[in-house]
This record gives sequence, structure tokens and C-alpha cells, in this order.
Amino acid sequence: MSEFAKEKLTTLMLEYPKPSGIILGYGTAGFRTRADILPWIMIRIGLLASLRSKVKKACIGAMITASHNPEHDNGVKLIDPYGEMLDQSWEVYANNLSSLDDNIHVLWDYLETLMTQLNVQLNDKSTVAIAYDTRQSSPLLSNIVKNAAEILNTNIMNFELMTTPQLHYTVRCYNDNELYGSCTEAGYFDKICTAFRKLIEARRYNLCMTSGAKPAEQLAIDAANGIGAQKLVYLNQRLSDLLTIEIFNDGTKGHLNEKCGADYVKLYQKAPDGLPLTNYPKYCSIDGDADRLIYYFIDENQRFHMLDGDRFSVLFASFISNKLKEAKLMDQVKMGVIQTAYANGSSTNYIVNTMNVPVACVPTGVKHLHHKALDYDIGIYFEANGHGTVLFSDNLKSKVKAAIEDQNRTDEERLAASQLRVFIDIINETVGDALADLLATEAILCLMNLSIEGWLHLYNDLPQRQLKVAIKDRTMIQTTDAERRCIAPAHLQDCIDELVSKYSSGRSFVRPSGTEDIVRVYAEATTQVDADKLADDIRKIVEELTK
Ligand code: 16G
Ligand code: MG
Repeated sequence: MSEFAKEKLTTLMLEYPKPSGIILGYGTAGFRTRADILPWIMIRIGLLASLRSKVKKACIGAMITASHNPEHDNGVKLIDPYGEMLDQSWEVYANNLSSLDDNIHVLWDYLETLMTQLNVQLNDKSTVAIAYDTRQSSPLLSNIVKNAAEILNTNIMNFELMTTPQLHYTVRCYNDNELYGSCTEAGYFDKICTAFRKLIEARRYNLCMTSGAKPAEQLAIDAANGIGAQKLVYLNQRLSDLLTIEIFNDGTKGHLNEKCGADYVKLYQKAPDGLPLTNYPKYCSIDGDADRLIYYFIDENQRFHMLDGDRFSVLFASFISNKLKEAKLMDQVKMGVIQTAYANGSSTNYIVNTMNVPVACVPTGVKHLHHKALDYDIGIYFEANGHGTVLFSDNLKSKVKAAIEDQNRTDEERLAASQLRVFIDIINETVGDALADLLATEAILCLMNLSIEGWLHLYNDLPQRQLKVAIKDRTMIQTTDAERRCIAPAHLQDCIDELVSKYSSGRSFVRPSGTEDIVRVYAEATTQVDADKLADDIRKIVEELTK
């Protein structure tokens, strides 16, 4: 390979050396840690993005963000050609690059070996699309990714400030010649806003005829002091006659994700700081990179109620199955909901037994849910934390199109099919997207004539408790069956089974965290007191058996 390229890489490595003793793995959220110790890894991820692009002959995305983590953290993750997360087989290369010594010859040798193995050349065409969140450290880190990728002759598209789902969408559009949508931020908003308007304008017109003009829906949103605040403004600009969004925690006063954002609200089950709980019928929180969404409201007794990812699964599945039934398409397609062990048992019960929709359970982490969702014509997935989306197969899309065009069908059938087609355009099929999910939720509530209280009362959650347990080595805990059962240490599962059997509707599991050096305990039961007690009993057993 070229000496010139090697020289440039040497300079870059000298400028951003790898701190000694650091071990950094490419996890579910890519590389993520304190921002000040990240620059060196950005060199390696830039090189990897470039190689991936050469191999796939397509644009690869690099998103700089640490999502819901505090401002002092940052991270990077790669996006594959169709807007999905980096293929798992490449995480190995990411980890290999990360673990190499900080020596140009070692790194260069590895690159040459990898390029031979992957059958690509330095001059092969490559394109990397970069975007970042609002963290102070983001511009510098993205610039290092750019400089590193350019060493391998890569064309860079820098989209600067974007939400994570916007970059996923953009990469997809670029690679499929804009069949999915136009490859710009304006294209993204055009697609989701036009679909939203189409879907609810007709419905609002009908309502207006029967019960008078309806004012725009009002929503107060906590934007976690992150990138979402800047982007929500566009929804306001385009949809203000249908939706009035008041944006709080917009980054002008508070700190990113500090006592606010979807993760905070979900974890502490309370409203964030910086958002006055007055006068608004509905509230939402998104996270620092706008790929998670949580709804909540205050009832007339001043009680706080939260609607999380499980609730989105139920709402989306209800709406879609209604439309499939109305369009007489239900028998021709396979629909399923994908959850993790964290899904509240009541939601699973409601989806399976009341809605008659099958549920699959997979290990924690978006990539597992997304992958499983591909098995269905309509795969609806949400993590309880509010991250999720819906995937629609080509088969489903062509059946819907045929139904719309079929003159032998009734008007009602064709209307339902066209509503489904428009709904698909609101959804960001590449990844969970707080903005798209918000519009989809508002559209469904309007079309189903459902209030937020009505949505909440579809079923009652079982009380639950989650605990973090610090143990000396979290790898001692090993799980199976989508993390619902432990296989190590010995006897732990027997003890869990025995404790759980003492509680009505009891359920509990233990798993090592993928993002923190702790073990997580989950418990649910018929009362909060029982759920708390069960969780605490399990904690003691975990501590005892891992001493
Ligand atoms: C990451 C995952 C998220 C998962 C969480 C679990 C992605 C993009 N994010 O944030 O899906 O719920 O990790 O964290 O995959 P834990 O292993 O610490 O419980
Ligand atoms: Mg996020």
C-alpha cells in the first residue's frame, strides 16, 4: 500500500495516541466511553468504515453519540448499507483493531492482511456518511473519523448534527438510489410529515363534520437537552395545524441527559426536571440521540402514568391488525411482536391472548430484536426502554399495493389498505426513531379515537422492580433462553425458581449488563410490595452465590 498513506496514518496516530492499558470493546452501542479517552479509537473506526464500504460497494454510516449517557461520554457506531446496525461478523474486526498496540507497523500490517483477506484495494471506491449529536466532544471525534477514512481514499459525506435514526435513514436512501426516500434531512421530514398529514387529515375532517372543528393535538416534549430539540422544531414548522409541540429541555439551559430524557423517566418512573407538569394532556421524553421515546401523563388525582416500549408494541400491533382485518389481508401475512425479557408480563399476555398475535422473546439489545423482526411480514419490536420500530416485508408491501388497486374490493377494504401504505411511510424501518414513532403514535391515537388514558387502560401492568447488583465478576452469571434462565453459577436458577413460586404472578431473571460492570435483577409480581421483596430476595441469592 502507499507510503504516503502510511505516513499520514503515522501522523494521525501520533496526534491521538492510545492511552496505555485501555481495553475497549465494540458492544451493542458500538464503542462508548469517556470522550477524552476516545480519539485514538476514532482513527481505527474510520479505517474500518472505509474497508466496510469498499467491501459492500456502498456507503457506510458512522454516528458519533453516546445516546442517553452523560455529556462527558461519547461513542461511535457504524451503520450498514441498508441502514441497519453493523453486521455482527464485523464486530470482530472492530475489536481486533481496538486491541492492537499503538504502533504504526502493527496497525499497518493488520490493515494489509485484512485488505487481502477481504479482497479490497486502497484505491477501491468507498463512501462514509458521518453525523454527530450535540456533545461538545463530537465535532473533534467526527473529524478524526473523517481524517482516518480519507487516508484509505474514502469520500466523506458530513451531515454534522443529526439524530441517530436520521443517519440510519440517510444511509439507506443513499444506497438504494433514493427509493426509500430522498437522501437529505428535508427528504426525511417530507416523508414522515407528508404521511402523517395524509393519514390524519381525512380522519380529522370526518370528526369535524360530526363534532365540530378539532384543535391541534397538544404535546409537551422533554428533549433531554440533546439533538432532538433542534429537529423537533421541523415537526412544528410543518405540522403546527395538526400538532402543537412545546419543546422543553432544549439544550439552552440544562445539561444533556441530566435528570431528563427517556432513560431517566423510564428508570425512575417520574417526570424529568425542566418540564412543568401543567396544562398538557400528554408528555413525552426522548433521549440524547432521539432514538427512544416514552409517553406519560398526569391523571386528575395528580398521579403519574408512563407508557413505555411495551405500550407502543400493543398500540402499533392493535392498529396494524385492525387495518389488516379491514383490508381482508390478515390471512395472507405473518405478523409478530418481538420483546425481551424486560417486557411486562401483562403486555405479553395481552398481545398473545387478547390480540392473538404471536410474541417472540430475544436477548436484550436492539440488534437481536431487529434481526428477529425480519422473520415476519410485519415485525413489531420495542424494548421496554422505548426503542423500537416496525419492519414490513416486500411481500406485505406488494399485497397492500395490490389491495389498493383491486377494483373488486370494497371501498372499506381499499381505504384500510391505503391507510396501511401511508402508515408504512411514517415508520423509520431502519432503526427505532423517536420522531417517527411519535408521529406514528399520534396518528394511531387519532385514527383509533383513543385518548392517552384509553391507551393506558388497554391492560394493567404488573408491578415490577429492577435492581443493579455489583459483584466481583459479572461473567460468572451466564444465561440461556433469551436471558430468562441462568445456567451459571450452579443452583442459582433453582433458587430463583423456588423464590418465584412463592409469589402470585411472580417472574424474575438475572443477567449481566452489557453496558455497565454490574448484574441486573428483574422481578414482577401482583403487588409492588411483592415485586420489591422478590427482587431483593433474588439480589441476596446472587450476592451469596457469586462471593
Ligand atoms: C444498549 C442497547 C439497548 C439495550 C441496552 C441494555 C443498542 C443500540 N442499545 O443501550 O438496546 O437495551 O444496551 O443495557 O443496542 P444493559 O446490557 O446494560 O442492560
Ligand atoms: Mg439513544
